Amino acid sequence: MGIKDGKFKTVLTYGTFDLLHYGHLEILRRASLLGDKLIVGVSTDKFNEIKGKTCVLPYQKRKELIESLDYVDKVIPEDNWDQKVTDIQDNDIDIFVMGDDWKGKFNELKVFCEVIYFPRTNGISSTKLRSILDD
Ligand code: C2G
Repeated sequence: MGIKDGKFKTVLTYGTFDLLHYGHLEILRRASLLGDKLIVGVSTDKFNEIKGKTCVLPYQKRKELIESLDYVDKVIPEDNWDQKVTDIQDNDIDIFVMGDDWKGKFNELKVFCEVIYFPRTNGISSTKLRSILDD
């Protein structure tokens, strides 16, 4: 990822990324193509409890998998709903990306950076994969 239109751009996204699958890869790949550096906030186990999400993989494993991706330059822990503005400021974020199941939910961040919602990848979800594992 080289310097684009004269400015080094940093992209930020968040997620649980349980049972990493191609829907996750697709949004991370597309997010990485928007800039020169991609930072991913991975939800901690404690935050997933707050989100009401059960996970198969613990945070450390989910973090390792995301860190192993070429598209990803840095992983930070996501442990609350309110850290996004600080993360954007501390990491000098230019673009915030989420899947469109979150469309509109983070528009207040437009004050700080560009906000882009990508279409979700159909046919795959951690919930679906978990149900197969439970069979
Ligand atoms: N995603 C996708 N296609 C899928 C599944 C997920 O594009 N088939 C996207 C989601 O829209 C999200 C990202 O992948 O942008 C991570 O999805 P989850 O792990 O389900 O994350 P979520 O629980 O939505 O957490 O503060 C934001 C939250 O942490 C987002």
